[in-house]
Amino acid sequence: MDDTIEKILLCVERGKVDAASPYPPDMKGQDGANELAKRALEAGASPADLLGACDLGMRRIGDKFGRGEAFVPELLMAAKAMKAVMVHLRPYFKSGAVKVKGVFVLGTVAGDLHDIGKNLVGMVAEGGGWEVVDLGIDVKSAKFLEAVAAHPGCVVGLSALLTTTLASMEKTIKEIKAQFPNCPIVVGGAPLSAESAKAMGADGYGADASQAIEALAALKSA
Ligand code: B1M
Repeated sequence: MDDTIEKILLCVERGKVDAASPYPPDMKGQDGANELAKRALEAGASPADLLGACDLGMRRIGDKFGRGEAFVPELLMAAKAMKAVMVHLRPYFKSGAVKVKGVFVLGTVAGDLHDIGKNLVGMVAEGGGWEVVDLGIDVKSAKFLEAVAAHPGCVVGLSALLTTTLASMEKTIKEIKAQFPNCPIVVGGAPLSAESAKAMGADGYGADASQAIEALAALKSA
């Protein structure tokens, strides 16, 4: 792995946002995710490599958290560092193309505050020609229903990162389908699989952002 990409991975894992950030103390004064991402892209690094590094950094801090070796504030700093990288990646995903493919109403389901994966899916969808209506995090079914009513013909995207919020994902799917039986729904997030997505009534599933966009395209043309 290229040296700068490896440093970005470390910044995400350790939660080093930028050069001005005093956290973590042993990296004080060093460049952070912000400066390194900017420099790497200017030097011609591939956005996919940066994303891969972020993903691995997140997985490492998540695994530490799972083993009781890291705590919520460290997860928050890692998320902040990854968001600093995403600011630089955004222009690569957002093309200036007219949004013609349709409206994609996207949100993280009720009770769930994780938004990095959802934001990534939104960015890639925008780059792929979709108009994204991002409802944010902790989105109750009622808010999804309002958005579907306001955007006839839209596709809905639901994200969940916690096993405990899969129940609210299922509830949201049921409520949308009850009022809008023809509204296609794509779901994704770490605790899901294609099988569990189908079992809860979703029409499409994406293991990652690019699969989510493939699922969107398939549903739109179905
Ligand atoms: Co949380 N957290 N977290 N967390 N957190 C996890 C998910 C966890 C696996 C960590 C662990 O224990 N190893 C664990 C969940 C365990 C479980 O339920 N199975 C966990 C926990 C337990 C918690 C808390 C309960 C901790 C606590 O308070 N005790 C708490 C819950 C808060 C809540 O939501 N109510 C909590 C809080 C947080 C922070 C707020 C501190 C922070 C989130 C900040 C933010 O998002 N702004 C955080 C973080 C950062 C993580 C980890 C470390 C990283 C998540 C992430 O951003 N990954 C995570 C561990 C891990 O995933 N390794 C963890 C990077 C991102 C690009 O990937 O989100 O998976 P991901 O998205 C992917 C795919 O899943 C997919 O595409 C994306 C791109 O490839 N995808 C979709 C996602 N949505 C999609 C939608 C689609 C299609 C594809 O279609 C619509």
